[in-house]
Amino acid sequence: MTGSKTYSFFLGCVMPNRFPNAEKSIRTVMPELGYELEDLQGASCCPAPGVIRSFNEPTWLALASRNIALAEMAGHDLTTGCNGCYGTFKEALHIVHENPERLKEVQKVLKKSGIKYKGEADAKHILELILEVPPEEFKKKIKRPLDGLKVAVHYGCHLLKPSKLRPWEKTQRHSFLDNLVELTGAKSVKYKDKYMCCGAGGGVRGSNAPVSVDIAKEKLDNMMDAEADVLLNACSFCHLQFEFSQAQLNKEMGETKYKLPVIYVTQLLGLAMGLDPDELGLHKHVVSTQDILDRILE
Ligand code: 9S8
Ligand code: 9S8
Ligand code: COM
Repeated sequence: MTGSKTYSFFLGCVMPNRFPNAEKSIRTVMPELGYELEDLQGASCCPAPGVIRSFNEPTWLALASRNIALAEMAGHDLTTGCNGCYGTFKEALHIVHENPERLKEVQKVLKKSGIKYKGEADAKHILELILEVPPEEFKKKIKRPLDGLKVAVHYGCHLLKPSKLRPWEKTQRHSFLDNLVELTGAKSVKYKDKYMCCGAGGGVRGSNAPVSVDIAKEKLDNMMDAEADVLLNACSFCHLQFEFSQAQLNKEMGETKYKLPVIYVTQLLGLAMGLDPDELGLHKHVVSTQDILDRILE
């Protein structure tokens, strides 16, 4: 299915339910970059790679394959804006591609629901699509350069690992997202432990909230030490973690120290492309984005 610019859009659970503003920014920006997103009808949870997979791997594989099969039947590759969903699909595809007997197993299960699965559709993070736009083309779209804005880029775990199943350069120090951010004129700041987890994934936020928020705090402190103006992410669950943890930390500490705006990648790109901040959902954040918007839009 290479060459097609139309993708089946897989939302996952967190984005439509908690952050429809980030979802809106994807829906606004991707067409501007030449991609058509077609909603994946009938999709379920991916299911989450660090949670459901740990409990019951065959069920995880069957459900993941079902979602990929829906895209396959729609005639498109699939795309998602969540690292966790991306991880699930990448890894599920790898398993059925490498093990014909696992593919057969899954086909048998899905057949009961009248679904034919070949394992042919690919799954891409929206970042992969964005990075397929040549930098010089992308630069032409920048109408509102974000000069002077200091951005702390958070990659998240499932975007990068396991690296042998990811398309990025094989390095421990990735820079593709930093480079993308810098095309907008903003500066991606260096900060300590940049490639560290946000603390939410793998069921940690659900099962041990204090540990989870403590990890988020460490990352936030490191970003603030680097004098970042905003935090940028490309994952629904990391987004949730940084939005909610800051509110929680302020409440626990009785102060307002944590107020680093949490911006989803297509929100920042859309701003730089001169799009309407409302269309990018930028007024609907847990941690206020007002100061930063005032600065950028003045
Ligand atoms: S779906 Fe259900 S829980 Fe979630 S957002 Fe992303 S990972 Fe896949
Ligand atoms: S980091 Fe570690 S496991 Fe994950 S991708 Fe999104 S949530 Fe935050
Ligand atoms: C995080 C997904 S993006 S999971 O919690 O590790 O499954």
